[in-house]
Amino acid sequence: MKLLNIAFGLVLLGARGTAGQTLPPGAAALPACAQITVRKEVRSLNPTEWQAYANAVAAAYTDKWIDWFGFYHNLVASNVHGNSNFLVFHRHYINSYEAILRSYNPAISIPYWNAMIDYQKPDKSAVLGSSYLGGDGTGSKNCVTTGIAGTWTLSYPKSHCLCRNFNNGTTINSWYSPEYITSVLQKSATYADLRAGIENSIHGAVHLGIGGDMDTMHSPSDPVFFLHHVNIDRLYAQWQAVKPDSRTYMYDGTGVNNAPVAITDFIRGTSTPVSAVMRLGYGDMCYTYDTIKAANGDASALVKRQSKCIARPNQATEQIKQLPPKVLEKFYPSFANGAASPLENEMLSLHPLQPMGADPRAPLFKIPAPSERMRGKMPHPSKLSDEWIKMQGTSVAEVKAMEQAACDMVDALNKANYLSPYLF
Ligand SMILES: [Cu+2]
Repeated sequence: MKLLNIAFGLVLLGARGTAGQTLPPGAAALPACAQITVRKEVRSLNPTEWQAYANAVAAAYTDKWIDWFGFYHNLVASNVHGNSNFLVFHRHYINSYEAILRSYNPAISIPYWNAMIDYQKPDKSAVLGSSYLGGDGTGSKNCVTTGIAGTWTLSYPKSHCLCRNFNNGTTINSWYSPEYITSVLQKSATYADLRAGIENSIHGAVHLGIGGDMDTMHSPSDPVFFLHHVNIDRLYAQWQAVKPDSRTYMYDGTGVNNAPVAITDFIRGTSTPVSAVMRLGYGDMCYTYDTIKAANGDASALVKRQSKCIARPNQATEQIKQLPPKVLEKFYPSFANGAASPLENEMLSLHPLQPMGADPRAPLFKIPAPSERMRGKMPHPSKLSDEWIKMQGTSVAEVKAMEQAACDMVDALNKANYLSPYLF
C-alpha cells in the first residue's frame, strides 16, 4: 500500500514539482516546508527583533561558532568563489549559520543589509553605526570597538580583535547602486550571468570597502558578512522568482578548474546536491524574503514605515523608464519591453537616511527630496583590487568587462541628467 502511494505520488508529480517548476533529472523532490520564515532588511526590524538577533549572535560567538564559520569558509574558499558554486554554496552556508542561531532562539531569521542603498557613502550607513554592526577599526591593529562585535576576540586563524580597515581612509569608496543591480537583474539571462554580475560587483565591493577581516577568506568573522551575503542571496532568489519555471533549477557556467557544472553536482565543500538549495520553501530552505512576499501581493510584508519609503524611489523608476530607448534597451531590457516584475527592480526599497530599528508605532519617517545638486552626478563604483580578484579566483577579464559596463551605465544615466534618490 505504501509503495502504491509513492508510485501514485510520482505519477501525480511526474517530472514536475508542485507549482509547475520542472524538477530536473537526477534531482530529488523535497517536501514542502511546514513553516516558512521571512528574512527582512535590518532597518525594518523592530528593536525587539534586532536585540533577539544580536543576542543569538553573541551566544554563537561565545560558543566559538563564529570562529568555526571563518575556518570553514577559508577551508573551502578556493572552490566556491569565482565560479558557479558561489550562489548555491553561500545559500547553503547562510542557512547553516541560521540553523546554529536558531539553536539559541528558534524565532531568529538573519536580516539582510541592502548595501546598495548606502552605496554612495557606505561609511555613513546606520548599519555601520554603534547600535548595530559597528564602524571602522581603530588603533594600530584596526580593532572594531563599537557595535555587536566591539569587544570580540576571535581565535581563527589566530587570536585577534575584529579588524576593519575602510578602503579610503576613514571613509569607504562608492559601491554599486540600486540602479546598477536593477540592471544586472534585468540583463542576466543565465545563472552564470547573474553569478558573475553580482559576485564581482556589490559582493566584492562591500568586502573590499570594509576591509580588515572582510578582505580575507575568514571574512565570516565579521558580522557584516552574514547580513551582506543574505542580501546577495535575496537578489538570487528574486531573480529566480521572476521566471520560476525556467530559473528555479537553472544551473550553468563552470565550476572548479573551469569544468562544466550540473544540477546533480554536490555543492563544493558540502554533501548537499546543488538542486537541494534551489527551490525556496522546500527541503531545508524554509525561508523567503520580505521583498518577494511584497512582489507577490502581500502588502503587509514590508513594514509600514518601509512601504512609506517607496514613494520617492518609485520616481526613480519613472525617470529610468524615460531614458532614451537605446539606453533603456541596453541596460533595462525588462523596462524596455514593458514587462518588468517588481522582483527585478531594486529601486523599490528603503531610503539611505531612514533611521534604524523601525518601531511600527513611531511616527513615520519623512524621506528628504532627492538632492538637486546631485542631478547627473552618480559616482562610478570603486574597482576591485588585483589582489582581491586573485584571492577570489575570478577571471580578471570577467571583472574588468563588468566594471566597464557598470561605468558605461553610470555615464549614460548621468548624461540623461538622471537624479538618483539614493544620493545626498
Ligand atoms: Cu564566500
